[in-house]
Amino acid sequence: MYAYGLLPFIVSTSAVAREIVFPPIAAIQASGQVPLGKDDRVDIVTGSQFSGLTTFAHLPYVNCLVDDQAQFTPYDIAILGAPFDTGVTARPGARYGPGGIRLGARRLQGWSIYTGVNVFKSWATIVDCGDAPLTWLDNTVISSRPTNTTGLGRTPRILTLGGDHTTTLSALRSTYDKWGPVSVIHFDSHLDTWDPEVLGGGISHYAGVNHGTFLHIAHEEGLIRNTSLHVGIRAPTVRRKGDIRNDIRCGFEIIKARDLDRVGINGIVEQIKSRVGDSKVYISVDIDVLDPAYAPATGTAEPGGFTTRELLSILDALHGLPVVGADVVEVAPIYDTAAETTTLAAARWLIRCYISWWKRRSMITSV
Ligand SMILES: [Mn+2]
Repeated sequence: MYAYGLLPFIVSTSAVAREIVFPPIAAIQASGQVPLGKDDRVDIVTGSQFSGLTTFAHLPYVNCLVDDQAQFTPYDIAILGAPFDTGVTARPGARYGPGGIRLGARRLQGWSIYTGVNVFKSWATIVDCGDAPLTWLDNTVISSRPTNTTGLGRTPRILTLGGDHTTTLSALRSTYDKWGPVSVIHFDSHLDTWDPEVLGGGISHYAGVNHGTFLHIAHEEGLIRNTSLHVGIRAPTVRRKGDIRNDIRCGFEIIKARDLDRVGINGIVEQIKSRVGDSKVYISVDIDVLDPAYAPATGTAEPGGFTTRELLSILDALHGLPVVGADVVEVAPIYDTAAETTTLAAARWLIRCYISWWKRRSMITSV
């Protein structure tokens, strides 16, 4: 009875239904995939954020660590992962940082609404070199392994994806080999100039090489200038006065997190620029410079930090500095939110670095 009663309705529906006409698949041709239209349209086929292997911002992959494969592929800027986290003093997990940051970089394309620059269409050839072959079992091995590539006749800039902050020591050794001592602009909630005798306990050389002592070691090795500075400091010191005295001795000035409330973005930028002067610069961003609300996925989170917008505004304003190397470190994706809060922020910061270099093409190509 029920089926019989429904039948007239089905019949009458069929009678008025229209055929759905699907458009031809315009973007696919026999010769391969091509953009949908002119350059000003979005390429939703080959430009998909989901296709291909996950390199940083879909940059081409070059195995920079094998001369045979790298020598015919010149590049200006290289992304290099440093999957290492045995130098941490709290939560581990930054060895997964490079992969996490690459996932956070899937949608990095286009022109900046603030600067008008599209770094992927600027002068620089940018590639992703994958991750460095590091051991995760010995802190002293990473610190003796150079991360730069030098066999191509010019010196590419390296953007390192950490890894814990110990990895910056090897990067500073590498930049020193090419450019001598650099000023370090160190965005962090912690000083990281702790004496290995204090943070490491003097137990062994191995214990003294960690993510809180690498800037002390860099100073002792003469890798950095005494025109360096920290930005965003707020973590407590271990010693009442000794840590600050040692920090000054290592060549650093301190901009505390709450200084932003007092002097604003412009005030901080002026202080940074006046401190480093004309010297060559290495920018190191420990993602814990951000407040844990904006970057929870890190090893030693400290409340009371910058917002993502504040950090990006400062970095944008640093364009024009002669940056010779940079990194973003201490990203431990396992602690991130499901919304990838931290890895998105880490990926954005790297774009800011490109802009700095883009403004200094003449300086870069002359060395
Ligand atoms: Mn740090």
